[in-house]
Amino acid sequence: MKFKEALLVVDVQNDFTPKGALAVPKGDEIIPALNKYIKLFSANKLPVFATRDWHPKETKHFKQFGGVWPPHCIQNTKGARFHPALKLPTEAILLYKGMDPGKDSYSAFQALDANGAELLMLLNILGVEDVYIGGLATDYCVKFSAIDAVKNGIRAHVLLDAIKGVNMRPSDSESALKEMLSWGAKTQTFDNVSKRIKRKGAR
Ligand code: VGL
Ligand code: ZN
Repeated sequence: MKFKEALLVVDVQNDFTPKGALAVPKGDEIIPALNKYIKLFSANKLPVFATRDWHPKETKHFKQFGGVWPPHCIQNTKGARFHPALKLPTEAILLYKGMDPGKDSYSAFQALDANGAELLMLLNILGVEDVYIGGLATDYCVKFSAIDAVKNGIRAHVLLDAIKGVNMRPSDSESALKEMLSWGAKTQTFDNVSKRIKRKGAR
């Protein structure tokens, strides 16, 4: 069986939501929309991937070791858990990224599943040609994931109603979106995605 479309839920973790160590402003407000997408994809038997930022205690990614970020999403801590409002199906494919203490690794294409398989390999095995990306943060993981998808020959659809940015500079999310579009990513909202998927039906 081939699944031409897949959903990619990026880093909806406690530390990226309000009160978290690296809170994305209003990061939790996209969760109801993400849950709707998750339901849509699951109901149509389409794969759902979910990444987690998953850092060791010491990594160059953190300010104290030369990076730019406060410590966040440290492996096996509460901050690294999925936000409790996110409703992932049991069959969701979980991916981890940011384990290498020497690198930043923002893209989901640098993430690995529990067996060490890369996202691109999993998408190729499943026959995925279109990936729908939502989650956190627009200006980092969402951006790099969408660009990497396109670079690897997979169409990227950025879910405008299910992303939020860190916005270190206020315009960062806007610039990130422009950059994704310039690479050839498309933007989508729920009604459109729902129509596309229902039109094609489950395969
Ligand atoms: C991310 C900042 C720091 C992300 C990860 O996944 O968007 N952003 N670490
Ligand atoms: Zn991180």
